[in-house]
Parts: sequence; structure tokens; C-alpha cells
Amino acid sequence: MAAVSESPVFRATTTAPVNIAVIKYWGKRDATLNLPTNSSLSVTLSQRSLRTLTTASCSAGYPAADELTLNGKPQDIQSSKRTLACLASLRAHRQELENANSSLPKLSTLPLRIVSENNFPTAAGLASSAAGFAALVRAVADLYGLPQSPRELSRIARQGSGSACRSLMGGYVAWRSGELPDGSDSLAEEVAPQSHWPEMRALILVVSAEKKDVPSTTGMQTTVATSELFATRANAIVPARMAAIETAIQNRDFPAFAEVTMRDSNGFHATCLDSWPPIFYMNDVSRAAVRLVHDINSIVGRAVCAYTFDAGPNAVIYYLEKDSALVAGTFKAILGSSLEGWSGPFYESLKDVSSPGVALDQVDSRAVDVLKSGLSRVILTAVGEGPVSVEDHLVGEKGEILSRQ
Ligand code: 2P0
Repeated sequence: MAAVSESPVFRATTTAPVNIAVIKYWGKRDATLNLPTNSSLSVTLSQRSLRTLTTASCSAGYPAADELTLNGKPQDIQSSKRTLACLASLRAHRQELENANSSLPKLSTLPLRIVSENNFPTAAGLASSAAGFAALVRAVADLYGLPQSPRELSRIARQGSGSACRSLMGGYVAWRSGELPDGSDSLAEEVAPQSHWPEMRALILVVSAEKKDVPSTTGMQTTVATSELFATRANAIVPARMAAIETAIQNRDFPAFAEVTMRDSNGFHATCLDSWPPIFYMNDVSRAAVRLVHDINSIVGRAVCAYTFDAGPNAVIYYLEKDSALVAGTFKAILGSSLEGWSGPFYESLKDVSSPGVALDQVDSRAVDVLKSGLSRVILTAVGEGPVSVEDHLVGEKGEILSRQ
């Protein structure tokens, strides 16, 4: 039980979103600074479905060592170089403020107590490090009253987890790889806000958990060291795709967005297969989802949906709200409404859909069987906003740890 404090407790609380890349980050040019070999681009997902809630607090009454509690479990901060790097950068920025203005309380000298909770189960198989580090950096920056913009803070979050730098903003977010050896130009920036193209939807097909995948940090280092395809991807293919997807987003051109997204997912997984020894993240259930997306697009006669896969078997399927019946309606008819996850904030446009958007006898029946037997749940979500400052503190006025779960 954490000690309750008599000294003043300073607090700030934020939520932060998950993001799913459409141009994948895979490969580091500097593992210590966490600098990528190529730029990447993601869609920030709505916090109405998935979010991390984090309170950062500090007090002279806390024990001397900084503390971090994730989903109710105390973490060993000292063994996490990435967390230490983020906290050291944030403290240094606070110290600059205190040096410039002696009337400010010396928060940089006080021990931190940070408490964080995800609103989605770890069992959902979604990587939580992006939302987690984005929330940690945003909450401590708010606690310290830092003037730095989300773009500048992304440099700090990147050191926690590469993909975390993209969760500091909403909408459509690019992480520019940068060129400088110190990483000062390796930053995330908003390509377009959520309001530019708010109709984007995402259906996440959560594949029943099997054995643990190769962790992405290890996997990407194996790929950089051993894949002969990798250099072409990083140097030639991704720069062209970044330009193409940014144009597609600016023009709200879903067919172009869809093709680049699917090709980049396939290209990233091809470099995994080309690694030595090979790395497999997609499985038979993932490949069934790929087949069905191509079948739906071909039956409809235009690209209405696009799949993408990260370092695991789950499929994320992007589509536009107007095509909900065609895309989500077809998957719902295939999977059955008893599968968990259909209800929720983005269910409205599907509520009245009673028949599949495309005739099920026209899609691959084996893929249907494999998908039906291989999923544990779905998550229906959409493009969303960046971190939001809230008052649902996870640390009480006296420093006690609270829970919202
Ligand atoms: C991405 N992934 O762009 C890619 C696509 C997985 C596949 O970012 O080592 O957890 O912490 O920088 O950010 C997963 O890698 O890796 C990832 P680290 P991270 O979203």
C-alpha cells in the first residue's frame, strides 16, 4: 500500500489513444535513442472505445524513488531504461522553467507517483505501449506545466516506445524519421485532424490468443540485420508510399488510401518472412481476413475496405462510415452477432443492418470457416482525437492510489 502524504500533492490526469499504422514503423537506425529507419503514418483511434487513463502526481511526502503503477500492478521503473529516459527529459524541461522563474514550486525535485489504467483488457491482444507512453508523457508534461507542443513532446514519447510518439495527436499522424544523429528531427506531426476525414471507421478482429509473438523490438532488429528486402523497403518503397498516402488523406480518396495501406502491411510482413530465421506474425485466421477483404472489394467493384496487421495476428479493417453495411455488415453476418464487441459507441449505423452487405455465397467459404472459428472478439471503432486532460484522477488529494476499474 502506497504511503498517504501530509505534504501537498500536485496532480494532472490525461487520457491517450491507441494508434494503428497504415505505413508501418519497422526498424531502428539507433536503438538507444529509438530512431526509426523509415517514416510511418497512423490513424489515431477513438478513445470512446480504447484509451489509457494516467495520473501523474508528485509530493515531498512520497518515498524518494519515483513510482509507477500500471493496471493495479507496481512496476520496477529502475529496470525500464525507456521510462527513465522519458522522466529525465520531462524533469529537465521542468527544471528549465524553475530556473527561469524562481517563484515556481520546485516540482522537478519531488518524487513522482504515476498511476495508469487501460480501459481494454490486455487479453484483447492490443499493444498498449503506444497509448501508455503517450499518456505518461502528456500527464507529466501537464503536471509540470510544460509549454512544449505535442510535436515537441513526441520526441520524448518516442524514447518510451516508437509508436507512442504518434499517440500524442489525433486524426492522421506522420512520424518523420528525421536524419540527425541526435534524433532531434525525429518527430510526429498531424497530417490532418480527425475533423478532416471523420468518416473513417476501424473494425478490429481480435484473433484468439495463441503463443506469444516475437516482441516487436526484437523482431525489427532481426529484420534490419538479416532481411535483404529490408533496405529497399526503407529507402525506396516507404518514402513513395508516405507521399501517396498523404495525398490520399488530403483528397479523402479511400480507394487510394486502401491500396497503399494493404500493400504496406503486406510489404512489412514480407520483410518479416524474409528475416533469418523468418518471423511470422500473421496466421491462417489473419490470411482468411485478407481473403475476405479482397473478396468484398472485388464483389462491390471498388475498394470499400482495407486490412492492416501489426506485430501479431489481429486484423484492423478500415472502411468509411457510408460503407458500414457493406463491410462491417458482411463481417457481422459472417461472424454472428453473438461474438463479443459489436455493441458500443460506433454500433449505431449497424443496428438496423439485418443482412450481409454482399452475398455470402460469393465469398470464399473456407476463409469464412477459418475466420469464424478463430476470433475471440471484435472492436468497432473510428478515427479519433488526441490526448484529453480530465479530472478522473487515479491519485487522491492525499496521494492515495484510486482505481476506476
Ligand atoms: C507501427 N509497430 O508502426 C509498427 C507496425 C508494429 C508493427 O510500432 O521498440 O512497440 O517500442 O519502438 O513502437 C511496434 O513497435 O516498438 C510498432 P519500440 P513499438 O505501429
